[in-house]
Amino acid sequence: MAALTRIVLVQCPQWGFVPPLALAQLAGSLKDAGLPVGAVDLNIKLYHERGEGYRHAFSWEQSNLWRDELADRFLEEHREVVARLLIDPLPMTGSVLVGFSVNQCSIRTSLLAARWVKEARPEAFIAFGGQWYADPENTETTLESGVVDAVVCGDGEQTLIDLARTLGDGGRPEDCAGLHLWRGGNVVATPERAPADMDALSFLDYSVLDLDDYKVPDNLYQDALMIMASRGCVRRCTFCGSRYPWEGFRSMSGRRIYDEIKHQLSLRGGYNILKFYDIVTNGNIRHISELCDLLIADPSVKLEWRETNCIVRPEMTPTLLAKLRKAGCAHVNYGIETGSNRVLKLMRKGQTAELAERVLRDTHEAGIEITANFLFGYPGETEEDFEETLAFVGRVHPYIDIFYPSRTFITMEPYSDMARHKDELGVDDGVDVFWALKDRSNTYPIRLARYEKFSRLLKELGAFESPGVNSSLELNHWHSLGRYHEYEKEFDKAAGCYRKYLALDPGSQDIRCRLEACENAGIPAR
Ligand code: B12
Repeated sequence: MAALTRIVLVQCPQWGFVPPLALAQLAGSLKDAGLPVGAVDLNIKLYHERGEGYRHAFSWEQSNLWRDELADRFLEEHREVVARLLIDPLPMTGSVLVGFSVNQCSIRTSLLAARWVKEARPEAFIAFGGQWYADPENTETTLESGVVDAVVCGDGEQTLIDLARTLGDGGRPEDCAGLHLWRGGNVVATPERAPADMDALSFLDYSVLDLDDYKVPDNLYQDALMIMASRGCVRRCTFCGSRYPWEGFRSMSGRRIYDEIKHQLSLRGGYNILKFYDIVTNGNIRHISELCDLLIADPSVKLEWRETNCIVRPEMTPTLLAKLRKAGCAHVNYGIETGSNRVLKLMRKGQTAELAERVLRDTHEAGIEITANFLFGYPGETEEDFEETLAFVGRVHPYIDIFYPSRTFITMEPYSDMARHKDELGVDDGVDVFWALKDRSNTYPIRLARYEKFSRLLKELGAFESPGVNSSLELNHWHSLGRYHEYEKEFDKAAGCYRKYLALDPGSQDIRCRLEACENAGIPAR
C-alpha cells in the first residue's frame, strides 16, 4: 500500500454533547508521532442537522434507541450529511485509515457508516476501537460484518500509530501488535499490547474538532477544559459497568496532570472550568495532593473544578479538603448510593454511612459544593433499608447542594459484577433497567415508588434535586414507563404512556412507531 495520505478518526452517534476525549487523545498521540490525522465528530454534526422527529433522540436517557433499528433509520435519513462530512472529503487516491470510536450506542451507526466508506473507497483501511470492545464477543461480531479490517481492544494510542506506519510502509496488519483481524472466518489476534503508561501519554489535541459545535444547551461544560487523568477505579462496586473496560487503576502523576493543564491553557484561553472525566479523581491521594501543591503554587491557573467524581474515603480529611479547595476544587460528585450499611456491604461499596456522613460534612465545611448520587432498589434492599436511606438524607441534607437520584434507579449494567451474578442475587433475565427479582419483590415500579418517596422527602426538606436528564423529567417519566409496560407486554398501559409522551413531544418518530405497534393489537414495536 502507498505511503499513508490520511488518518481520519470518527465518532458516530450516539455520544455526548462534548468533544470526544478518545478522538482528542488519539489525535494528540498520532500528531506527536508525525502522522497526518483529522477527525469527524458525526455525533455532534448530526445532532445539529437532526430532523424534527429526533428532537430528543440524542438525550442520554433515550440512548437505548440507538441500540435498535432507530439507529439505522436515523442514519439512512441523514445519509447526505455522512457523505458530505466523512466520505466526500476522503482522498480519491492514495491510502486512507479510517478509525471509528465505538460504544454500545454507536456500534450500529458506525457499522453502517463504515459500510458506506467501503462502498465509496474500497481500498480504505477501517479500524474500530473503543469501550464496546471490552467484551471479546463484540470483536467477533464486528469483524464478521466484513466492513471492518481490524479491531483494537484496550488503549489504542500506540497500536494506531504502529498500524498507520505499517500500512504506510506497505506492511501487513499482521505485523502490528494489538490488533484483532478476520482471517479464514476466524478472529486472529496479533501480539497483545501493554496498557498505556499514563504519564507517557501525549497531550490531548482538541484542534481536530470544531469546538463551536459543542456550544449547545445540553453541554454544561462549554468553557471547560476537559481532561482524563486516570483509567479504571480503586473500588469494585458490584453495580458499576464503567470500570469494566479498564483493568485495575492507572493515574497520571500530579506533575503530568499539571503539565496537561498548562499545555491546554497555552493553546487556548477562555477556560474557566476544569472537568475531570475520570470515574474517580481521588483514586491516588498522593497524585491529587501533588497536583494541588503545583496549582496552589501557580496563581496564573484560575480554573474551578466542577463535578469532580470522588469516592468517600478516610483520606478526605479537613486538611486535604482545604487543600483541594485552595487548588480550585469547587464541586465534587460523591457516590453515596444508600444510607444502609447492609446495602453498602451488598454493593461492596467500600464505605459506611458513618464515614459518608463525616466526609460530606467536612467537604461542605471546606466550602466545596457537593452532588450526591443515590440508587434505589439494589437487589436485596428491603423497605427497612430504604427507610434508613431516608433517615440518612434527613441527617446529611444540610451538607449536600445537589441530590442526584439515579433516573434509572439501578441499571443492570451488562458488564457489572451484579449482572454476572444474577442467579445468586435472584434476579430474572430482565434487561438493564426493567429487571426484577424472580419473586417480584423488587420490580421497576417498586423502584420507581421508592424514588418518588425520596423525591417527596427532598421537597419537604427544601433540598435541590437535579433533573439529571437532557429532555425533561416528565418526558423521561412517560418514555421510561411506556417502555416498561411495553417490555411487560402491557400494551394498553404502554400506549397510554406514549400518548402522554407525544402530547409533550408530538414529533417523536420513535414513540409514534411504538404507539402504533402497541395499538396494533399487541405487536410490540421492537
Ligand atoms: C467519560 C465518559 C462519558 C462522557 C464523555 C466524555 C468525552 N468528552 O468524551 C459523557 C458523560 C459525555 C458520556 C456519555 C455517554 N456514555 Co459514557 N462513559 C465515559 C467513560 C467514563 C470514559 C470514556 C472516555 O472518555 N475515556 C477516555 C478515552 C481516552 O478512553 P477511551 O474512550 O476508552 O479510548 C481509548 C480506547 O478505547 C481506544 N479507542 C477509543 N476509540 C478508538 C478508535 C480507534 C479507531 C482505535 C484504534 C482505538 C480507540 O483508544 C483510546 C485511547 O487509549 C466510560 C467508562 C469507560 N470505562 O470507558 C463511559 C462509557 C463509555 N459510556 C457509556 C455510554 C453508553 C454512554 C452514552 C452513549 C449513553 C449513556 N446512557 O450514558 C452517553 C452518551 C449520550 C449522551 N447524550 O450523553 C458506556 C459504554 C458501554 C459500552 N460497553 O459500550 C460506558 C462504558 C459506561 C458504562 N457504564 O457502561 N460518557
